Amino acid sequence: MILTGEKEFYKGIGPVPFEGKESDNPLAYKHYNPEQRVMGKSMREHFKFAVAYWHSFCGQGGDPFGPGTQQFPWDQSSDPLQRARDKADAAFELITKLGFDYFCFHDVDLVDEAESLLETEKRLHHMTEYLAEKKKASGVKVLWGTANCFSNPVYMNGAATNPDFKVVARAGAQIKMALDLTMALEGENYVFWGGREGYMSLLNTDMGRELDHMAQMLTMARDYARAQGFKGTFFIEPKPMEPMKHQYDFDAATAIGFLRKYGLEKDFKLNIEVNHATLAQHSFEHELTVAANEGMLGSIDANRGDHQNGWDTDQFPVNLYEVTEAMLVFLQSGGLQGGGINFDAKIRRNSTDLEDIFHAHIGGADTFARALLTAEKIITSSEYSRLREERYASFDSGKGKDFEKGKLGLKDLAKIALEEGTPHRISGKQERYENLINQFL
Ligand code: XLS
Ligand code: NI
Ligand code: NI
Repeated sequence: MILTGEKEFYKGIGPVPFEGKESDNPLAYKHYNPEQRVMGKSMREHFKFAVAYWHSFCGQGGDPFGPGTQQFPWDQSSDPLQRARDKADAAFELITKLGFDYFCFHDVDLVDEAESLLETEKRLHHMTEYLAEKKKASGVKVLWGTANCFSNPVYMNGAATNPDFKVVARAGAQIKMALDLTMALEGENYVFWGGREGYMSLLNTDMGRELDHMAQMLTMARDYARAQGFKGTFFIEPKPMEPMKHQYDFDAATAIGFLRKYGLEKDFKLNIEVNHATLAQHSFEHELTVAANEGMLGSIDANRGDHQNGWDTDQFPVNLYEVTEAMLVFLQSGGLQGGGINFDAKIRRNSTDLEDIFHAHIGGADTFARALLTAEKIITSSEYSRLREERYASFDSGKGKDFEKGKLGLKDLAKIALEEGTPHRISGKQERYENLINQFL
């Protein structure tokens, strides 16, 4: 059901229909057919697509060289609460017209931050009631909430990892507030992205102590939320750098090691973002695989980077080859644990029409849908799975199996190697695998 507020913001745009790949209607899905079943689940259930509040309704296209270019009609009132309500109206209108079921937010995306934390909390309280009603009327849900502990200048030296305890306490207060807000809106998960949890210079930084503090904060947040009855999953969103020179949740492997060290691995999983993976010199599918191997593939922030430059450009996903490789991991690991696909992406600075945000999300959803269908075909009707299994067949019986079972020692290996002589070369067949994606697209 489409939910418009008093004013309709995206005038002239109705609900986005699925019209199939022959359609040339730019405001229709060509591949994302929510009810279509793929390997036992509908696309809607596989993806749980979410709109990111910050990019779609707050960010106005500003960059380090100039102010925002996008003028939002919901941003007109001089009263911050009225502005926030208009913004919420726009958000529910966009989400329901797209036919999505979810959104994600930071606390201060919902309403402008006030001078004091207390005043911000009052404003958020007001917005919680407003949003709860809109949720009820539309059926739209919260995939995850989070606290923005990186924009306010008070966090310039970090939040939970700040060397000043007063700032750490302030971050704790803000995280508590964001947790309360997420729970009040029945959020299914809660995210920690360590925006400024890292360092600009190691010369002035006690890294070990800061990491202990970060773990302490996560432990306190978990204990608080669980005591309030929160059943959802906490996600760490790894990113190697930006805004800090180095961020502690560098990549999936680093975050998993950290969670295990501090005994947080039962409550926390990972939220993998495409452009963060590439910033860490990994591929998206690499990060997904690392998380999936540990049973920690919780959620995805969908976007893409730019091959010519090295920052978090947060563009909408369009790369079918990249996303198909990701969907192979996704399907083979049984999908996401609790999370969904959040479009953590923004339209370009010179995309200034209100309808551009529709084109962006339609393109993103279609890219994931087409990639999912391609991955399904590769898995179910190509030689892909058999080829991969055969590559490891030498461990399925005999001495190879004994090795896997831990029945051999290094001396045994040496004896086997001497008996067997120099192994034959077995081709890795990379090009044959690579061609499968094009074949099934
Ligand atoms: C920034 C992050 C951020 C998180 C939420 O790079 O992607 O948007 O997803 O704080
Ligand atoms: Ni993100
Ligand atoms: Ni990001």
